[in-house]
Amino acid sequence: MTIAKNIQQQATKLRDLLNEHNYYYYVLDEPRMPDSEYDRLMRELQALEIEHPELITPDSPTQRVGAKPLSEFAEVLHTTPMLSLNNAFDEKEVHDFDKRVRERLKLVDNIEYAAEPKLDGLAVSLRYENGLLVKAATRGDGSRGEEVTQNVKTIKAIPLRLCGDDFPSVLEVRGEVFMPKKGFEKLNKIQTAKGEKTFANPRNAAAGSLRQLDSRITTTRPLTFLSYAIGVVEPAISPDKAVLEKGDIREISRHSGILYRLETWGLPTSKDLKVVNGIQGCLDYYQDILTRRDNLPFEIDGVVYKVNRIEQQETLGFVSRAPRWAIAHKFPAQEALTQLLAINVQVGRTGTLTPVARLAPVEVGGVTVINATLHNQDEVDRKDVRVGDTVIVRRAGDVIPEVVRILPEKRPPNTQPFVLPDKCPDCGSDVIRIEDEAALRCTGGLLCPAQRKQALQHFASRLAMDIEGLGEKLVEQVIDEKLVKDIADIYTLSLEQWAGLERMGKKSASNLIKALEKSKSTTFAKFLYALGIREVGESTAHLLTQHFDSLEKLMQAKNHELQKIPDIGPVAAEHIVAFFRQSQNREIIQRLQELGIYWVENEFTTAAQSLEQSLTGKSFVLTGTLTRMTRNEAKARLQALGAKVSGSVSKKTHCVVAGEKAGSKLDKAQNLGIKIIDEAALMVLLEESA
Ligand code: D41
Repeated sequence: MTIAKNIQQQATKLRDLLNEHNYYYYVLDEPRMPDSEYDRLMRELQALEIEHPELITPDSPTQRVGAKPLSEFAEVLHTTPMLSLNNAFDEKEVHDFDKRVRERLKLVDNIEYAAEPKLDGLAVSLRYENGLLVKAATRGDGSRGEEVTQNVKTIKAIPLRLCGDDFPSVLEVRGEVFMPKKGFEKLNKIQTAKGEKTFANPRNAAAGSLRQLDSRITTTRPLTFLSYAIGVVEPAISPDKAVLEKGDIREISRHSGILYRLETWGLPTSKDLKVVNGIQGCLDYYQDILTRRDNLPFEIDGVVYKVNRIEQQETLGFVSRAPRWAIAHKFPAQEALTQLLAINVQVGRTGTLTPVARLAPVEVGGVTVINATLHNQDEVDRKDVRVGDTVIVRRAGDVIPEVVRILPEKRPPNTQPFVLPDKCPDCGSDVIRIEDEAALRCTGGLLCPAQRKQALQHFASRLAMDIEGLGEKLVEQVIDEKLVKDIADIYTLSLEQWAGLERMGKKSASNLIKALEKSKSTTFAKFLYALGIREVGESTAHLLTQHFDSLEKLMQAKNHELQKIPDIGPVAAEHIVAFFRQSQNREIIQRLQELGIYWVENEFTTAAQSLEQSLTGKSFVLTGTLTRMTRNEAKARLQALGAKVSGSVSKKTHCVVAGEKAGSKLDKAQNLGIKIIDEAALMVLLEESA
């Protein structure tokens, strides 16, 4: 063999390997190689290609960035137009859609629909010729778009060459380019650090990133892609030999079958696509996605229902550039315009000063909002928010509403920039800024009534000591009247003292005493959480109780011992050590125990028991084949119980579910000492947690 041939083979091998791992990562969502190894192979290929430029092929992963900046975008005519979607804003409009569909098809039976999330990015068309990505264009007005081939090539989720050997010689794939939430947040941080303009939302960030004349900028932006339709296809796609049974949703005569085929060629499709029965199936899907919306890694603004059978789609056709066979069911708006009436300063449990916007009441996504957080001084400055401004407020799920931006053109004359005070508005103590933190903090500690109130409220809350009836108003009174100085004092008040408070009678006072008594029997984890140690939320408290079988041992733990626990970083470790070092805190703990608070120590020793508690915030990884349910189903059920389900194992993973033939993820979990359960244990866990 000649040397040249040898080198060529080596380049081909590297390219294939890199493309293959790209597929595992982006299409299957199952990385099988560490990033560092991928980068190493990439550098090896780059080195080869620099030495032998004649070996470079257009589908080489090195060619994702390479072209010179453009002076303008070329226009692209879409041979088959990119249709738009009609919208439905409520259930009635969805029912009307279904009725129209059934009338036109002369069907009384339920229609088979494919339901998928509606991604909030921008639509593009990708043209593959003989398996090679040759052109990419934005949707534009549906007939003409802009050519963005170079930019699209920088998106690693988009294959430069299709896999397999049964793809049509011409294939146009339509889908959405978008930016996941995490990437968006990261990008805005980088923009801020560079003093550049931040993006208002992931959609704008995706559009701004794709429409760059210089693809070297696009390549730094965390864009990704999912396919949802096809355009021109020549010759027609032939049925998959592997899918023989009629009625299989992977059959090519169905929308779901087309997406399945795209996936076999290496194109990413939505993991949340579901084939449902009738319009009720669609509405159930809508509710399911709505509850999972905040846990999805990307923003969506609704769901899309499509008549699944292509034959029926063809009968239905389209009107004025929108198919009759599809509809977008939009979620309620998450943003609204209103007036900023005042800015108040709130002191949090740990003394953080938070500027809070008081707003003219406005409905956002079905809820009336009157307050919104402004986060901190940096954010106030960055957004230049002033009293009197017209602002856009945003409410996403359970998250506290926030002011996204102001409308400068609506600003009245004589407004003043807002500055946080340098003394605590509650106790007058000095306010300091901790290095590397955006937050300002009151130095009053538990001398500050605001901090005391919140500490007590947290102590009494449901997931902590669960003291029923001890609400905000009572907490305020006992602190303001100086009946209670620290959390332990709450157990020392007499029936008369309670009954003497505003809006309290003998009856409620006696109920409260009973609730206090009841709360004394608790668990180690709840007690730890109730103490309000910074960085120790519910799940961290659980973790700690799994590693320390008594409070005494935890109180003596050294920083480095704590950091050995997965998920506990240096910051949390330092807060824990500092908390138990303070004699004040140790005294309070001792008094609480003397007042009768107890728990059975070391009760969560087995894996199943400790996991049973609550899955909220716990991160799971599924690997291998499950036999009793699909992976998607397992994922959905875990998520419904509050767990996060991730594609790769890291130090942060709480538990790996290993099905049959589990591979590298299982090895990694074993190396990291992460809890591993099998499918049977997962079933038990799901049933017991539900
Ligand atoms: O996720 C989306 N944004 C999405 C957009 C989707 N899941 N499906 C879509 N399907 C279509 C048809 C039915 C016309 C093929 C779409 C869009 N269109 C679309 N996006 C922008 C304009 C139209």
